[in-house]
Amino acid sequence: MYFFKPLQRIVWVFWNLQTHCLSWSFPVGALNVEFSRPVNLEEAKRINPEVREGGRYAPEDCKALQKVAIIIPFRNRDEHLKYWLYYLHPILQRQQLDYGVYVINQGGEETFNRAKLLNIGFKEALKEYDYGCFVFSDVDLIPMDDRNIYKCYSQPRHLSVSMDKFGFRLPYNQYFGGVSALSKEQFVKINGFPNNYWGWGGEDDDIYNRLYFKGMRISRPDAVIGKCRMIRHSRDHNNEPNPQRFDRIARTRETMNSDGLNTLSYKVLKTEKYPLYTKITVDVGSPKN
Ligand SMILES: [Mn+2]
Repeated sequence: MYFFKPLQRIVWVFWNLQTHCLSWSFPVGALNVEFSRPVNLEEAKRINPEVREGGRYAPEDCKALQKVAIIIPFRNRDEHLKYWLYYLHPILQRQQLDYGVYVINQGGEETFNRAKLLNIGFKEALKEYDYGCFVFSDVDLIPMDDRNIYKCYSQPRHLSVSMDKFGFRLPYNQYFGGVSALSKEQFVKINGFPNNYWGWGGEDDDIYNRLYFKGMRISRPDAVIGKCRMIRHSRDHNNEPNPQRFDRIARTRETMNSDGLNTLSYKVLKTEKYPLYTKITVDVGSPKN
């Protein structure tokens, strides 16, 4: 890049001006993430005046490289969501993404179904805007370095590679939980995520298997840039470990074509537009139907 001939250099600069964002706000690197200091939504709103209703943002003076929908599976975690919004909005703006934040809230008292909520988020976000990239994030995970770009790559991206909870390393090589990013094409190629993992655990391994069986490999940031912090919490009510998970993970290859985006059914109960996010409350059904 530094040895470009003059003409090539001019072409390169011109191309950048046309397609990239040139602004004074660049990722800064390591960040302070601290959960002992309480945050509130009013403050988060005040420090993010450029975020539009529903949690939408696009850089003003240029065209962002990617349109990213951030999908957060959710139930009764308002305290964690506050931290997420407070920390993530400034980061995502520095990363110059054209993005929207979608909190997919599971209504009712049925056992939690994380992967199905993510499928629903994919579908609902696409009804609003022409997103090409989907970042699936747990509500309690905050990146500690803003060079960990919340965008899509030529291979599915795992972003939460270095969690404090696991001593800042991967718990195992195939781990794909926490925060991940798939392009629209990558997501469709694997028929989305499984709909039948009720309760805690296993759905992230099923997703990994789907990607693997379709010939894709996981892309990751390094262990420094990939550092992130999880808000400590006790196990949620109605999200007990799923006893069927080991059995299901072993059969992904047979089930992935008949369970996923092509069999997704749900009902939207309510859509709420808040200043920093869109909240979609859904009925995901139950394990019996
Ligand atoms: Mn957690």
